[in-house]
Amino acid sequence: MSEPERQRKIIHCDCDCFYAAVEVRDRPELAGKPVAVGGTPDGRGVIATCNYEARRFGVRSAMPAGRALRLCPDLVLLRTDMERYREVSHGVHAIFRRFTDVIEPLSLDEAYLDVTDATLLHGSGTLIAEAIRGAVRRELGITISAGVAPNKFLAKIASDWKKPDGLFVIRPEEIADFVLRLPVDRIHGVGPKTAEKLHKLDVQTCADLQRFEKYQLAEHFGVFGQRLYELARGNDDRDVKARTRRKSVSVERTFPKDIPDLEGCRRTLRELFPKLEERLERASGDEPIARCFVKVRFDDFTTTTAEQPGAASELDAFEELLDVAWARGERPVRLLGLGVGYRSRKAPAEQLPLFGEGPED
Ligand code: DCP
Ligand code: MG
Repeated sequence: MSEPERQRKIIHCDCDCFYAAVEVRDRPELAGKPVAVGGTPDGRGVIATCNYEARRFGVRSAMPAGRALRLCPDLVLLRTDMERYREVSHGVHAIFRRFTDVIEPLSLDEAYLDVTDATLLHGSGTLIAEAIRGAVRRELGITISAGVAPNKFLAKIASDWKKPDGLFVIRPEEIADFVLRLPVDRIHGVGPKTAEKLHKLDVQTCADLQRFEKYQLAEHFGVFGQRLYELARGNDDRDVKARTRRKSVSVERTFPKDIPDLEGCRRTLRELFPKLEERLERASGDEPIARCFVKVRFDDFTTTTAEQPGAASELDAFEELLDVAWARGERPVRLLGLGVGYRSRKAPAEQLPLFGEGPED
């Protein structure tokens, strides 16, 4: 049996003034003051974001810092600290994953979640959104706004509707009414130019937009016109595209000339190690490392991987693994790799020599 128009439940979550919220959380003396992140105290550079106190003065993201300081002379201007924002972001995304695997991250502070098949909290989109908001506040000390709706387009608009620290739910039976009063400027993809064009056609709200036939909108706006036709009615069938989670992080190098001995391999390993550390830094770091491995391909193209479950990702551990891998061939080496895995494997090659070691790729 086909599934006609299955009703979906989509949540869009977006932290409030994210970078600024993290800064104010960590410096309680700033609470209640206008705070912006980005630029320099001498007024150069641009603002990345600012808290809602600063927004009252007209300060905005992407504004030159000098202009922001003229609008709001008492503005506290802070340097960005990406490492800290990334750490909080990992925490936020880890909270999302408690409720569903169907998550499409959009940025450090924002994601779509499809909770249609979620079982926690009776699968209620509203209760799940409230639970996420509560957990983010309690555990991470910042606020996150959420929108719940049957599709991505409406969920994103809904999360913005009651910002900051807001929740807004659009139920299926409310869509038709909701879009009537929705200003076209709020439609994602309608920038200042398209908005101006729409206003010239005397279109302010989606109700106005609904007066046009699809072919008319296509004439004015091309392909986007057809999408406008659907959005004006609250239709959007785009899926939440879950990214598969990273299972491992590694670096490897194939050499133009084979490395003849173990000592040479050790030197190369020590060169590659900082690169692995760099990648680990960038990878989602909220999952514990379950294993470390070193991969060696000899000049006869046999490949072997030595791994150690539960090891810390330290240079010593990799050097020991290299010794193990090298001893399996004791021949010149054409490729060397090292990495970590986030989930332990049930049958690591180390423990089941039965499987043998052949060329792999
Ligand atoms: N950001 C940036 N430059 C921009 C816009 C945003 O560096 N032009 C950064 C800072 C923000 C973060 O990205 O904190 C998230 O962007 P959002 O658009 O979600 O903005 P905020 O979270 O700051 O505010 P809001 O409460 O409107 O979501
Ligand atoms: Mg945000």
